[in-house]
Amino acid sequence: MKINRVELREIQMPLVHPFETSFDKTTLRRIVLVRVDADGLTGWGEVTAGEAPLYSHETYETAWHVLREFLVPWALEKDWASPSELAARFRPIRGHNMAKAALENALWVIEAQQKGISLAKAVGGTLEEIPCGVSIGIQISIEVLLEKIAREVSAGYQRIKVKVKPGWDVNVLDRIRTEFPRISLMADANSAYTLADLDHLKQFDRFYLMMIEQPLGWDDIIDHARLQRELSTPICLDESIHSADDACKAIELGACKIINVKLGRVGGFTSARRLHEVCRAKNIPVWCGGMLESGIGRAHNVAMSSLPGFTLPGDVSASRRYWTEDIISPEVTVSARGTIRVPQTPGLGYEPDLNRIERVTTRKEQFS
Ligand code: OSB
Ligand code: MG
Repeated sequence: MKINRVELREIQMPLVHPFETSFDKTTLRRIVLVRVDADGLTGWGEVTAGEAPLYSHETYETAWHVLREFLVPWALEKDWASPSELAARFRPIRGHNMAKAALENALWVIEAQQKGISLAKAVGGTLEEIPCGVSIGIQISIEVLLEKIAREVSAGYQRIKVKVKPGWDVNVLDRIRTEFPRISLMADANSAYTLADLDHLKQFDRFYLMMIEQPLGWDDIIDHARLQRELSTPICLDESIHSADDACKAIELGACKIINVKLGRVGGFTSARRLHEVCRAKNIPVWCGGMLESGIGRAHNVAMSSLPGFTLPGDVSASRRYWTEDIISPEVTVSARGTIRVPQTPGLGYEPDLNRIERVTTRKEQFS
């Protein structure tokens, strides 16, 4: 694969509804897209970093810098035998996984086109339809949250994740369970607690949640292992896991029973596939997390979710929950059974809408 040209673009799109977590409230997404042209074909990738360094150290701006000064020039150096060879070239750079993933993942799309197979198949996917859940942010009142849950349940979504933080947790889960005793429910704390909250967190066990996601420190596995010994609710790690190695250590310590895999956080398809293999070998279920992606990142998530170890519903949901108009055609849609059909056509499986992308672009730069 000889890369002739790379284009970086920043796009800005307002979310249909603001998304509030324990660490931030997002209304406008600023997203860096990477377009790669190689061997007469085009592939797109998306940087899934946030606007501020609150979920991780990366932002769209740090990604722009690292791509522009390092990753893009390195990618233009030579002919790559595979996307994984490019991923290996990126390894000396410590961190910046979301920047790396955007460029590597674009190459997987090109490789899939060259082989005449779908992106899902190119990365090793087998499922033709993936189960979907939704992630619902913190709301202005419990009543508003209950209405939103009712809407998503009747739309068919297979599990509901709610964001929690101190002051918006046990009281909220208690009301949800009263109204919806039988739904598959989970909570994501995004590191809002510490071990000092142990007695408080033990109360979560009353709500027979599928899992509690990242209750403790964003870089911790030791305290999570201690907490897991005290909880019957399975712990799922998100922020703490950046590689297959991290997953091995967390599993060995007993820090989690489930792992949320995000392509950006782990640094691209090569790393995600390795992580998936490790978890499969150790019988740890994984599912695909979300980062409020545009259609490009969403399409990559659909492909990854088709790997056989992704047995739990992910946070990959319909485009219309985020955008008035997505940047791909068709948009990602979800069936009444709460599933997404995995595209079987060669490449990404969705067509990037170049006119729409141009309209929302706020800066661009090309390299060749
Ligand atoms: O912790 O999973 C998370 C969004 C931004 C940053 C972190 C997280 C999330 C979500 C939303 O939960 C998932 C989505 O709907 O894309
Ligand atoms: Mg999370």
